Amino acid sequence: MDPGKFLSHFDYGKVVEERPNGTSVREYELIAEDKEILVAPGVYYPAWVFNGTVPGPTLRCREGDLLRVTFRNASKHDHTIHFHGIHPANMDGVYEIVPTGGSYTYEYVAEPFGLFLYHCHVMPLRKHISKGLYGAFIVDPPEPREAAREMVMVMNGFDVDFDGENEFYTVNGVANYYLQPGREVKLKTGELVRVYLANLTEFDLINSFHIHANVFRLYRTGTRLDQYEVTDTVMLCQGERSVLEFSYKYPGKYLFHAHQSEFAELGWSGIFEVSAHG
Ligand SMILES: [Cu+2]
Repeated sequence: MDPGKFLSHFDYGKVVEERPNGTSVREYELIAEDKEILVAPGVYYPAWVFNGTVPGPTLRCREGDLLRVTFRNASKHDHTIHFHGIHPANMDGVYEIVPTGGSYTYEYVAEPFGLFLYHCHVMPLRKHISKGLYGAFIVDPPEPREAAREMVMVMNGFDVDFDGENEFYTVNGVANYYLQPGREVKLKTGELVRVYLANLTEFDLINSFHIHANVFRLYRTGTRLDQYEVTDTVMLCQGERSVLEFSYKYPGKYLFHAHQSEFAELGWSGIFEVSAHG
């Protein structure tokens, strides 16, 4: 897992057809596997992963695109992919359980635009989610949002001693990654930044994002283009998402972290390192 690359990597799938109405047919492949992953210095976790990482890849498309997501189950356990958003019942990834060695293709038109999720929906759900089978799913509006420096932040936790509580909290899979020298998130003053923020933390009801020395415009779930409020902290329930926009006025190093102090100290902290533009 390289949270540095993951931050701004969006999987647009393979465009196999451009349709007359301006939308595309996109094909994606997600493979579930059992894999040990590094979640904090020296700490490995026996995860269940989509395409090798926790979180899985950030899938991205535009409203109205026809998606064809082929899921292959190379894990020793049954799994599915449940997408959030509008789609037919048999594309909902609940009852069509995919056994070891099996596959299933989810095909539907992506709507509405906004920030969604995908995750396994096999019971017991909290086990299949806490083991790592989830990712963010961005459906762009027909008219793109304003150009910005875009990044995804998936908040999660890891129960490394299997006691039903998280010992580590992260954004994008590795505790305190963006806090380490050389791994800060580099920004420029005046640059518009857009964060796609999703909460996939299991066991704890809520998680949160707090920005230092700044405020952000909040677009809840990203399903509307008018801002909901201007704030410096947002709290998200399990599975909830928001789109955040901000820019830094002054150069310097600024913390961002969960505003639950416990989570911040157990790995959910990072630094925006802002340099003067021009
Ligand atoms: Cu599963």
